[in-house]
Amino acid sequence: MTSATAIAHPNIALIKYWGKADETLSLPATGSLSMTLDVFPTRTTVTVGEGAAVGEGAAVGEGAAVGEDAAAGTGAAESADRDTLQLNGRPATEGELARVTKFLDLVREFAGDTRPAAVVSENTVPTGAGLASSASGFAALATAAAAAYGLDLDTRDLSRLARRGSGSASRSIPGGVAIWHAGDDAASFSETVAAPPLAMVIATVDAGEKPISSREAMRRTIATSPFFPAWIPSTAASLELMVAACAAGDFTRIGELTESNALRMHAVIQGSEPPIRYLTAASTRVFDVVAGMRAHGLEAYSTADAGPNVVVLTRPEDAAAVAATLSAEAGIAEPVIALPGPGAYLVGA
Ligand code: 2P0
Repeated sequence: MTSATAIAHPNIALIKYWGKADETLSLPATGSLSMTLDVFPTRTTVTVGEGAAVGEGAAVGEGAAVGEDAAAGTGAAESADRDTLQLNGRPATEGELARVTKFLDLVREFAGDTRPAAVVSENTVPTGAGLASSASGFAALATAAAAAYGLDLDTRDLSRLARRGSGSASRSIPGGVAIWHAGDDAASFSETVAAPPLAMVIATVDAGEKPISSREAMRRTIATSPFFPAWIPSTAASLELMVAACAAGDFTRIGELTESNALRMHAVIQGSEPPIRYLTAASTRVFDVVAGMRAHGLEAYSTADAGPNVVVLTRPEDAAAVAATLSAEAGIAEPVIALPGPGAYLVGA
């Protein structure tokens, strides 16, 4: 029995990933760039050779009458092939387990190991609220699973592996500001890029589950939004400008490109049929308040993912003032200030 525990943090994209070029390999239609946060970590433990089978099989065996041994044995053998997943202290749903098993199958294929695993994961980000819980989740799972199954992967290959679980998870493997390259399987990895000091203030306007998953919404956008073909070259161009602005330490340009790319993404999504609208009146209010801050000399820029919450990009020295203004003028109860966080790492390794 081998066990490994990893911690990973969510990331928020300044240039968004929206749309896949290849669903099976989870290759993005365009590159993207994000900041990994130092808040809301996910902690995941993978124990190989300890799937559902171990517990359930034993129970079946103990309870079975002598005459039922054969049947009980069959049941145990079937369940012996199963992984188990505990998510935030509760057993995962079949759908959640299926997604993790599919990912672990890939790890097992690379490792040449067929044993099931027990996965225990604790998320501190509000799940499904558009704050990238799948990014920290699959980054932590990839890191822990690779170690537990004995794969020795560098950051580049770990980010390629995490990508297969959830595209944005690739960007939570390296720390700080990370670019995720578009390309084929070998070339589509994430790495840290140089950037000036940044901070983000998270304005949670609704912590509930989002109405439609990013994965589904991306499919619908590609299939039906007439704006999607324009999104690809526009994002590729913004990404190049963003990398240059980061290298130059040009905070104003970084902010302008961030807000513009977020609004373009939401425009493309809203162009789907039937339409998908993630931003609510409360989200729009935050965008307005942030524009007001800029008008008064407090430099901040808004972005939002596949949900109603808004994340405000600012300089670290301005973050407290931005948070206070969000509370006072947009009614945000508890804005969370985040700085660039670490890449995914093993605990106690
Ligand atoms: C991003 N999002 O760049 C964009 C912006 C949401 C909006 O990456 O299907 O959960 O697992 O690859 O990674 C969300 O997409 O999608 C996402 P899958 P994922 O952060």
